[in-house]
Amino acid sequence: MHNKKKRFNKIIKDIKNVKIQGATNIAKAALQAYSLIPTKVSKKKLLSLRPTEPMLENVLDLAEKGKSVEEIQNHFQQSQEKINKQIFKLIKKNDIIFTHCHSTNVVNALIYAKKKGKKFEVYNTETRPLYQGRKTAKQLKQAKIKVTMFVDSAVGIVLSGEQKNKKPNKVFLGADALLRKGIINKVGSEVIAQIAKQNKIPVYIVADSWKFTKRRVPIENRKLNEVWDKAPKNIRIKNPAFEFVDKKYITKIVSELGVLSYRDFLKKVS
Ligand code: RUB
Repeated sequence: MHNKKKRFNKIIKDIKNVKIQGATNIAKAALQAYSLIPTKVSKKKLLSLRPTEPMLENVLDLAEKGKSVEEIQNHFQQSQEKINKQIFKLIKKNDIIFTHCHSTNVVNALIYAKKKGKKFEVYNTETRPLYQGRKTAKQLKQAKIKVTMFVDSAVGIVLSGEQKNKKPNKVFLGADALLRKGIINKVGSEVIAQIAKQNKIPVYIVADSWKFTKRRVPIENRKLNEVWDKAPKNIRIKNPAFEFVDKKYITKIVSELGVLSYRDFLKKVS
């Protein structure tokens, strides 16, 4: 029991400190923690860690109702495989794909496409304040995908092609929550989607359908010292970690259910 508690607490700490990040990784880790100590108290504790993650809640609900860890893990794997195949078909030769933050669903699909011989490159943003964009860049580079990184505030320049760089022709964003009116993803996502739309670049949300919820999802505000450690007193700092992206900016949702318009996706999940 002592050992289980220790492992449970370690997962809690890693989720809390964003060492474990991204909706999929969080849900998987929380499932592992819950299977160590499957009680109402531990479920409540796990849910309190990341308020903007409905997949975490959906997975723990299923586990509580008796779905096995193996069945849930199979879902993740099969979803990712289906997403990979859709993304492979979507990517055209010499595409420049723009992405933000770090999404397991997006990164895995890009790596699959590369392995299957697709020729494309990726532009990404560093994603202040925790620089998850570096994780994306490292993983893509390791898979031998050409990747170019920009600071977040360069997004206007990048998506309008006002640089020596060519203009991206697709935006792939992950999602934390899929809602009736749009999605929630890393802060900065709606600005990206708006600028992409202005520049006629299609925006694809790449996400497991288990991220869907009919409930209201709050936006997590993270620690202020992530933005400015030991900031001078009397400077107010805010650190919203996520942002709502209205469905009007979304071209298609790519999930295990197919490549669907927002309307058709909603018909399938609700
Ligand atoms: C991660 C983030 C990701 C989604 C989707 O934010 O916004 O795009 O979670 O991820 P953070 P995935 O790093 O703050 O958790 O595709 O991995 O489920």
